[in-house]
Amino acid sequence: PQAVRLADYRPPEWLVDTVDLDVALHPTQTRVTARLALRRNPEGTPDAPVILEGDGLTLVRLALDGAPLAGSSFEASPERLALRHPPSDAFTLEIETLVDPTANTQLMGLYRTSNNYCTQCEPEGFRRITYFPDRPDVLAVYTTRIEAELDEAPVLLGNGNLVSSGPVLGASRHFAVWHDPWPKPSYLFALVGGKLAKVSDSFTTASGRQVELGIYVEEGKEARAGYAMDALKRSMRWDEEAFGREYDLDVFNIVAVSDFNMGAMENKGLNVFNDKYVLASPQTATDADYSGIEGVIAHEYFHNWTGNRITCRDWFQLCLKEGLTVFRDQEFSSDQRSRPVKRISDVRMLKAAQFTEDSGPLAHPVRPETYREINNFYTATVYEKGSEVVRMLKTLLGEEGFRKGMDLYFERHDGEAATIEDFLASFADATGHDLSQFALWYSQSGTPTLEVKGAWDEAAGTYRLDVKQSVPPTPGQSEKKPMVIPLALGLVGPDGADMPLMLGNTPVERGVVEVTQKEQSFLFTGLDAKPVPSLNRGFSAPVNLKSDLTPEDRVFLAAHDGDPFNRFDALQGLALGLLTRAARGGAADGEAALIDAAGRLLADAALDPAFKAQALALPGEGEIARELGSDVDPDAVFAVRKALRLKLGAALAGPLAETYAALGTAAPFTPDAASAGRRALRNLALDYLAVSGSDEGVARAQAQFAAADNMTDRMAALAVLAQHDRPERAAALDAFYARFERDALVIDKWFTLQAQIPEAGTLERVKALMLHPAFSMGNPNRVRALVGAFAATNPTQFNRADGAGHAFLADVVLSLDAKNPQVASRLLSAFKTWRQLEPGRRGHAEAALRRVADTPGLSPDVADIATRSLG
Ligand code: B3K
Ligand code: ZN
Repeated sequence: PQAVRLADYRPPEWLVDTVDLDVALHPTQTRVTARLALRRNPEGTPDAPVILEGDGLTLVRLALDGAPLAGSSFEASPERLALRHPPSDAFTLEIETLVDPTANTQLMGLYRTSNNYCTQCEPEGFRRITYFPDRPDVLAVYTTRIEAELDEAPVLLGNGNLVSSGPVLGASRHFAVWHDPWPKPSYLFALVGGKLAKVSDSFTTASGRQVELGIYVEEGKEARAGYAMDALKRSMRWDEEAFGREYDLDVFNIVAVSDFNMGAMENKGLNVFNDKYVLASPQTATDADYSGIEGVIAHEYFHNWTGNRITCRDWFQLCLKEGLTVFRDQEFSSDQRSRPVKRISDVRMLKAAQFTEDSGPLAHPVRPETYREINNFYTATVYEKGSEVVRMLKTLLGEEGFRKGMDLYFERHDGEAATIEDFLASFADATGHDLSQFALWYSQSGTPTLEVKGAWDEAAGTYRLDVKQSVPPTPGQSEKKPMVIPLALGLVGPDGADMPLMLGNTPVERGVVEVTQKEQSFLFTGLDAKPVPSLNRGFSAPVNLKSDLTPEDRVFLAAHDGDPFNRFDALQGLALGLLTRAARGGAADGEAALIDAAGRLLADAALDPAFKAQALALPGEGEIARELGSDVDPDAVFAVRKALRLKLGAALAGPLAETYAALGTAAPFTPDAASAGRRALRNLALDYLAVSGSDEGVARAQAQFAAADNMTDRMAALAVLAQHDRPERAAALDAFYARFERDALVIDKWFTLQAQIPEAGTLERVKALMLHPAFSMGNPNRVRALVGAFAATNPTQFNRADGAGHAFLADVVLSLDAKNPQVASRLLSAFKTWRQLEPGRRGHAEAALRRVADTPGLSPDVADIATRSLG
């Protein structure tokens, strides 16, 4: 397909004021009648034809202002409906199409899942239901009448409020009419029909509006929706308190489905969710699942204001809703849980997914300027870096300035389709800040590097920081301009307390200096001793920080930094330094210091267990590989990391065993953050104590596996057992399967764990599991759990030296592409780091990518990823 360019944006020629849909559900022949009230856009071209998008549609009938249209007055194909000579002004177009939801394996548009009907329209799925100007800047008021067999689909749901429902006379059918008063783009349309159980609750908004809440799940799963409902009510309250945003309809419904391409979808008043992000019970969900549910429920709910009430002008502006909404859900979780621990886990994710993306062939700006397939831009860069940009804005403007800017944004653009320029202008106008240089965060791709050197002047009592920034070249962008980098910092004195932070005679506001030039110096004054700088506190800017901190400085910061993030980061930096030196074949010096620092952290009774668990987990193989940058041998990376884990496990065996014993509890499972943190630390201890594969370590894991009363502890024990090629592993895997075989979401964990085993037999195991009755290529969760986990989280086996892992992924992508291109292209993006591999593996990766790229008949999704990966 042709590349679409931001620079080519033109307003729509025709607007749609209202959409009246009549959908008669049928497994293979669903009849859709759409009545569109069309009107010329006063800002459009005079005499412009009406051109509506379609995707695989069959047109049955067309009428203009009630009169059937003759074949000569329009052109229809599955991809488009054009009226070359439409009336000069407003008119109504009635379009009847037939769609086959059963044949829809792409899961885009109207499809079936577990015999229910549901839709997914973002970004371009509405055109698979009816012909429409399917772009986010066409906002219309929708009324949807849904009709179905009563036995087949007793539940009928649409956007907005229920207007009427009842039997259809003289038949076994019934109907429901839903009306959504808020104008919205077509991508927010949704309907659901099926046999579903409802969990009900209600919420009273700050201004007293009563909202009926419903979560619809498969019958029998009602008890597992309680946590999601609780998270929803907390999200609704939080948005009122933190952003002054109230819900705006009489009902809010969530439907959990088992076949879904991504996590969830924020359709107005009718969110559709991957059931993985709704269903939880202590026996089936881990702490990570609980926090994932809380975060995704919040995220989709927050879209009601950031995405729905204010939407995007075009898909280039995707980060306008996604980056901002991720920021909002991260803030929500920080307020509900531990802020430092949330920040640490978000940054870990950012580095693993986004920094990696930003340093490879798929790098793109937070707001891309061109795309061939928009589905490939729901990326870590748009989401996670997009959130970091909003966070930086808040850091620069302060709490109050940020809130003023957000308020102005809502005030100005409610009901509109907006741009990043609109967003930034709201902050600039509300606070008087010039954000023109800051805007580069949206247009320049690549992770900036910030080099920082310190100089202490004993006589003057000053400390100078010399800062140099650079942004590496990325696809399509060879030259970069300096960015605005909010650098939060502190100067830590010998006693471990922060010293005054003064530039000349001025205290540094909120502890943040603004780096805006290529090279810049900051002279801090009034110091009575040499400080250790604590830089980029709270990870205030998403940059690669290269400082001249010595290992001793890091040990000091790990023990004393007043910023918990940097306490964590000091230890990580120490570990990363020695791991990369060792992976390059150098001496792993500094181990003693690391072990010492880790031991002290573990012993510090004042620290939150969740924080300790994060700080004591070594940087992942992916992070080590990224730090190495080129000629990576994943086996060597694995080996040095394992060696360090062994040393830590052995050196700290005593305190780890005490920690394990002390954190054991007979209290029943609760998913709160404090309890989860204790489990996280205890399970980290379990893992370190078993790294060596000692009988004692394995027996401890086996005992925990057998006795666990919750999935977190059971799964953690199984993960430990899975690392060791001993008979206990097979026994535990079989027992786990037998216990949970009827629970697909739990069996996904069983698939994933096996796909992650860092042993030579894993590829064969994965291939065999693809033939297992519980596996299905048609279900995205299964494919991601097995093949996705293998490619994305098992670096040694995916990147096998003989190329078999790469060839396998290419085969799966090619066989899946015809069925579900979005899931296929997502899998293929596991090759995003192929260029950093050593030459042999790099050759295999390139060959696999070429084989995919050269296959005729690829979907645009897979073709785009293959081409850009090779580019
Ligand atoms: N907006 C949806 C993502 C749609 C992805 C389409 N390929 C979920 C979310 O970000 O909230
Ligand atoms: Zn979103």
